[in-house]
Amino acid sequence: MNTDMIKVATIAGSDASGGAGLEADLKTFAEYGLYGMTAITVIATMNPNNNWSHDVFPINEEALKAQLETIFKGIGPVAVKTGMLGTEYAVKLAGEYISKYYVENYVLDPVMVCKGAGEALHPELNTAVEKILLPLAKIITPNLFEAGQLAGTKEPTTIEEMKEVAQILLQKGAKSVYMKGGNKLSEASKSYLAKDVYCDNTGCIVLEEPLYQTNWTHGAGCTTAAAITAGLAQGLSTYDAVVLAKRFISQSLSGSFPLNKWVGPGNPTTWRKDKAIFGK
Ligand code: PXL
Repeated sequence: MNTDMIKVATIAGSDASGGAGLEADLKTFAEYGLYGMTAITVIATMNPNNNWSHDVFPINEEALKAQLETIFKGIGPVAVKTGMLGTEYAVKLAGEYISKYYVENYVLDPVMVCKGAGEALHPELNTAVEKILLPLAKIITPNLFEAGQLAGTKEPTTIEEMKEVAQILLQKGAKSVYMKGGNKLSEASKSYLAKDVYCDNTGCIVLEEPLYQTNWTHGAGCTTAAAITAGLAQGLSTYDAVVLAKRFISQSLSGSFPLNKWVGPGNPTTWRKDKAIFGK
């Protein structure tokens, strides 16, 4: 009997296309050798008859609560990630369970947009996320748009602006911030590097990996936050978990592929080759 299996959970949306959301989280947890559990907050679907436009169907409060009881009371994860929450009751319930069960390794991915969807999905939820979830998190992992929304600033466009916005998020009570510039920063394409910024109360560090010229990056944000959650569950420091997650997502994007003309995910299994070479 293996009693050493590390158990982790994601409170997130299901992405019917399989590349983002809890599907990305579970694949990532498995690559790290962990056991993943899920509380589904919403089901996201994409319409092939209407240019892959997104629809979001919330899971009702009772069903969400029952899933959280299963996971937290019934089993007990050592690390938890939240992704797309979709409703105010999901934000409140997530906060309730993370506090009640003293989850220290909590990663807040403040999902506000899906790739391809130009506008925030639920702007009214941002205040609840900031008030209830941000103070509980060991790390928050916004993209540039989400960082600007949470900080109440314009969207950062340079590394310097990313650091400034991260400082505001630290002042708002975040313990650490991993802001993903990735392929969105204009200086990324010039330098051929996907650049992110990690900040905590000791300062900021820029993380870089090669920039892959691909549109198929669906689920990259979810995968990154899930990889950080997995690293924390394995006992890594927040910074070490971030460094390993950056390597993991870079490997995943190096193997990305299209699902159809609209969307394509990374391939989280790609890093097995890397592990085989470096014996990590
Ligand atoms: O990538 C953001 C995201 C998160 N969660 C779910 C999604 C998406 C984007 O499609 O569907 C469930």
